[in-house]
Amino acid sequence: MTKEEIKQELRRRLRDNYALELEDAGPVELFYSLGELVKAVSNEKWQKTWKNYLTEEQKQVYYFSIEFLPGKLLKSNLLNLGILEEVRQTLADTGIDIEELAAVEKDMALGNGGLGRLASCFMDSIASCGLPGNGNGIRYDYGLFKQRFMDGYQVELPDEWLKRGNVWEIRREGKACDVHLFGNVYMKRLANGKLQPVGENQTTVRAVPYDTGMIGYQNGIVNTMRLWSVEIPASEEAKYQNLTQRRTIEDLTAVLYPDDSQERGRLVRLAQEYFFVSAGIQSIIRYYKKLNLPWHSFSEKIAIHINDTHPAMCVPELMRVLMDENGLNWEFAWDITVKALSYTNHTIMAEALEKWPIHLMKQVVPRIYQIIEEIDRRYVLSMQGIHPEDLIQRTRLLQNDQVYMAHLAIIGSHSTNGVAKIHSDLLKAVVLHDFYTIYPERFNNKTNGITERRWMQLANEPLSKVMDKWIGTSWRKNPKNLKLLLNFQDNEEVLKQLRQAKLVKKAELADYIWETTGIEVATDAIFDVQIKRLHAYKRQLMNLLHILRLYFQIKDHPEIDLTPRVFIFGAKAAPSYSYAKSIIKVINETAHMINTDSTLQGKIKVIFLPNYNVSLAEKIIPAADVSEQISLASKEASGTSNMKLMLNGAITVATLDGANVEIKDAVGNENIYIFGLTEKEVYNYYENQDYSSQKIYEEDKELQRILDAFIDGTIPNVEFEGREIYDSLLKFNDEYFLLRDFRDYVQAQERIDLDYKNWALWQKKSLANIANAGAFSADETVKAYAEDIWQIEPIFAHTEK
Ligand code: 26V
Repeated sequence: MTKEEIKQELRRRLRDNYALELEDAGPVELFYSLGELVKAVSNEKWQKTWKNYLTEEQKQVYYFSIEFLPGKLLKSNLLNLGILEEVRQTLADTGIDIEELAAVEKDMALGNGGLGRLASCFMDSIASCGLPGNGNGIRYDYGLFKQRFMDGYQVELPDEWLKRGNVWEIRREGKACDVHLFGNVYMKRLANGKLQPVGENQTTVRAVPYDTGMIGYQNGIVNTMRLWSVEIPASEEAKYQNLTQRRTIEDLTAVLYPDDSQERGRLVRLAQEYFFVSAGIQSIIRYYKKLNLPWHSFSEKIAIHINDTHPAMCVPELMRVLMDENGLNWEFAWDITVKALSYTNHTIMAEALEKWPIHLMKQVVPRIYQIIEEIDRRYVLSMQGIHPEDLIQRTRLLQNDQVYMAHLAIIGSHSTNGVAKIHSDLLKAVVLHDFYTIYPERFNNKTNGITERRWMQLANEPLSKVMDKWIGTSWRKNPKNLKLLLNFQDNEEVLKQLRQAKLVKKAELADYIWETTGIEVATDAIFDVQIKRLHAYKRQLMNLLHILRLYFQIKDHPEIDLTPRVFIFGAKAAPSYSYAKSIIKVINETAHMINTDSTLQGKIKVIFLPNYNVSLAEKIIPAADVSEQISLASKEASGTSNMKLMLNGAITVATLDGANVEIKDAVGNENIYIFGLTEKEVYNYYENQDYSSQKIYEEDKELQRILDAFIDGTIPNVEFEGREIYDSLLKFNDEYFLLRDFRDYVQAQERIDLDYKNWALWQKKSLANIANAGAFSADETVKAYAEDIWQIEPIFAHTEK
């Protein structure tokens, strides 16, 4: 599209929809008109893409995820359509800043953190690699809660993202289907002697899909992300005459559960899981029937991916549809199911592994529970005589009156993968070791990845321009070419320009910090960033212990030569996770204490930015100098902010956990600050049970002073929270070994302080990080899934530009 055409189209839409001239339109009208224009451009490609998949009978993958976290889509869509610059220019010609109208869009925040954001990076990469893939999830009316701080406490507010409507989605009523919940199921014998399940007293709800185009990067491909919303079916209207009754149905897709342990046992969450699984499977079956192929070809045309265990009911639901609705026998249906399905595990945290009480399953999804019982029965039977009885009992689906969802996903699929090398190895060796002995061939690793289109091209234009200038633009299409930057490691001009690009983004973030918190930060300070969900195992608290150490150092020696540092946090705590909320409170109180103490001469500042989300990440990441990846070794499955920060030239201070291990291998020891216990040492402590935080405390005077600060009034207003944290570290023996890793962490931080003083040395490390980040492109990750697990191939696509 030319600039003139863009302008004309925009004018027409503003007139038709708002009775406005371009010159008189505000950011809101401009955003919605531009959004519609973008949708019109991409719809043409979308239609061609799906028609093409259909006529070519391309094998497609369906990525089932209870969370998707795309953030804002306007600029990403413009970039991928190849018209971002034209649109920016056109608007600029009329005196409009594209950033101003892009800010109107609400973040689509239908996810909690890493898992949902990964699903969205994958959607971008699948389309950009020309792979036939679809997302399947839930269209929550309210996404993840909005976070505010009041007196340093986290307060949660509803996320009303749909208030002004969503330009990107298309409601497809014609593709709606019914989902049955609750009631009873009994088996009726038919005339031919076969048993047929019959439901009674069931609740039938309507699942209505809203489709969003997932636009590939300048390749003409547009895939589909389908999100389901619940409605009362027309035939059932009479049953729901009062509002309260209607609410119980409508509540089904009302809110995203913020991940915490409380959701277990929540009936609505279980109903959500079945709702999007059933609707998704039905829509796949409808598509497959259009192809007019025999059932035994199913897995040659369809791959279904289970993103964590939340969609694990894909196993019994596909069985149900094949048997109950299409007359296949158990063995045939089972063969199809296992071949079509695959599963990714995203955590080794025992508390996070999903289990559902049997009584709840019987109540909410009675037919699914029957099938689960039968899978369990047949599994046990098939393993007897092959494997020892205790192993069979440990791996079966039903134990302790619960359904183990990971067991269901592993037994009912042909592939189980972890999300980083160390994580996949731990699954095999420890967490899922029993299953590994039974199905060794099913286990594999797929290290996570990120889309550098959003996390570099869009989020960091100054850096992108430096890249273009020195290594050309090929990295934009092929992120692996970032490697070319290594040729300029000793080129002072390049190092200077990289530094300048970082400075621009730091200044922008400093402005944002000033606007939102009223605190001034210096851009020549180290911007030290920890951004992720707040969780004890991620050890934000250890970061705080280090900050307190610096605080006391400056207090004792005001003349000390420290490189000024701004510690930046972004983190939401699950509303019911009170320990995590206490940590937020204590960080906020410490921040206030430090930021208002002029005797510190601004040497350190602590900024906790509220409401961390995708858009805020896009502001923080390009401005970061130091990336905090300090989880207790073995606990963080992969992490993905580590990759985004590295891509933007931040240098990582890290434990050997998750993808940090692979980042270290990619950049080399000299370009990362590794510290702390290894995963083996952590497991040794578990085995020998000889860890004593008390002992470390007693032998370390400085640590005593730091910990005492939580309870002796040094940190103000934390009487309750300070004590809770103090006790967790001493009385309850420091579950995540903060005290054990503290000294080593401090040393790593001292090296950072020193190295940063030598800007050329630092910038060289930074360059090595940028150059090696291509290894963590989600494009590479999804290509590996496509080849090893899904067996799907890229469609021939003409390159547009
Ligand atoms: C959830 C919970 C909830 C209950 C309390 C403990 C706990 C611990 C962890 C989780 C996370 C569950 C799944 C998840 O989001 N995993 C994340 O997936 C990312 C993408 O693969 C990965 O980068 C993160 O390391 C991993 O934590």
